[in-house]
Amino acid sequence: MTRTLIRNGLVITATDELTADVLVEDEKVVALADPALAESWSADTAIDATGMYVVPGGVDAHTHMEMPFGGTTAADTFETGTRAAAWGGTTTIIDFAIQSVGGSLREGLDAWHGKADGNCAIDYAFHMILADVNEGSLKEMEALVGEGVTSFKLFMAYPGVFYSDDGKILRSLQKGAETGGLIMMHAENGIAIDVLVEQALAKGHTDPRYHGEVRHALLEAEATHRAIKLAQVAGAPIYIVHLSATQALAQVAAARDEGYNAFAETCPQYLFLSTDDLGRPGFEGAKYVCSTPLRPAEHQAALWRGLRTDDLSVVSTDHCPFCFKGQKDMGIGDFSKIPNGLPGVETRMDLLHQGVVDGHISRRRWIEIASATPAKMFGLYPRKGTIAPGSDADIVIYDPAATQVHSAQTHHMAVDYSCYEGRETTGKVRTVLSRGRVIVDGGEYRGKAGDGTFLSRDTCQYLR
Ligand code: DUC
Ligand code: ZN
Ligand code: ZN
Repeated sequence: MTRTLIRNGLVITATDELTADVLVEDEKVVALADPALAESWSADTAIDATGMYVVPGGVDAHTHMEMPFGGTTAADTFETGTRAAAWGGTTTIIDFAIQSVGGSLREGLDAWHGKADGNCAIDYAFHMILADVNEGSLKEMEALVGEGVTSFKLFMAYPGVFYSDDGKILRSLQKGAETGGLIMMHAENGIAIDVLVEQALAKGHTDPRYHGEVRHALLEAEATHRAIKLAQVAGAPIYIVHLSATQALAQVAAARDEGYNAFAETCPQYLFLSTDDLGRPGFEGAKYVCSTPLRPAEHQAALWRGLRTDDLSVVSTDHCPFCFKGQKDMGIGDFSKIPNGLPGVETRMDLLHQGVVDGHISRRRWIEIASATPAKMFGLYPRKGTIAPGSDADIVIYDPAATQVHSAQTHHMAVDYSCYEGRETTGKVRTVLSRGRVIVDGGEYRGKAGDGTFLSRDTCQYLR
């Protein structure tokens, strides 16, 4: 047995802040105690965390490693992307396995297991994208829930690719209600968006900034409203992914006020970036093309408020990186051909900590939206998302006073640009433990591909 002792840090969870020593045996946290009481504890390794925060590793519930999309493939593999996550203090990801049109859920899930198995730096789980809702795939949902893939993403956007019509969505929601599977919705009216894309291009509006204009905030709000109503008809909960518009947030808030199980996440890019970035000169704006799109800066205050009031429960990244050279440039002269997606798995914990520094959220809320709630939402708590006896020892020792300047030169994601190039933030990961083993320490990576294992998840823990 290996015993590790983390001494004298400020332990922050979603519910508590206390100066404590944390005792880890092998992969698990076994005890926390006041440092004076813990003086007699012995360990093979003692880590001094004086002046540091000791927080549960981040749980990023929305990533797309090596996702084939938009005629290319997301640049981070499971190996590079999970390593970058670890550098940024995230110790669990939930990635999206994809059903092909004409294929089964099983084939899609097996393919994603094949990509991830033996390659991940940190623990991982899967949601399943339903790209072809039919009798067969609906029937398969139950088996997947049984093996720990307990959430399913549907798209109201991307006609001809991932799109599901309202009938398919309703049937999936009914199946979700029956099996305990949580339906996650990409809520944008893709049929209307495609009309606006065609009209924009016909007018010669080809620059990246038109990506934001055609993906109108009202088309996110309309789809969010429709998704919630369909969920109510089916008697199912619903989780809205990557919410970016104030008007969509209002739909979620209204449903929650009426007592419905409507949940939503936003992403750091919607809190820190805006249409000003999409409108950068030349083709630079392509770096900021993702869907839902970035919104005018005034939406940011509403999103921070939603995070404080819990109308937004989770912050995930939607990490889906495409290189500026060789991938984003597929859309020079036609914004609709720019692969949609941004890098972010490494920067989420730091950006949200900056939200603490800037006074938007408290330290405990930081941990709640970045670790505890995603773990509960997707059936991983308290194994993940907290520091408590019995939890996996996924622990980040975080220096709240260190500053850093974000740059593609220094980040670990396999992408040739940073959305936050030159931006200074306060707070920095010092040490990361994944199931009791130090994998990042003081600027050195000490883990290896294959350290991370697949997590079979329970169903949503807010619903029972
Ligand atoms: N949005 C993105 O920006 N990328 C991947 C898929 C999605 O829905
Ligand atoms: Zn999406
Ligand atoms: Zn996504």
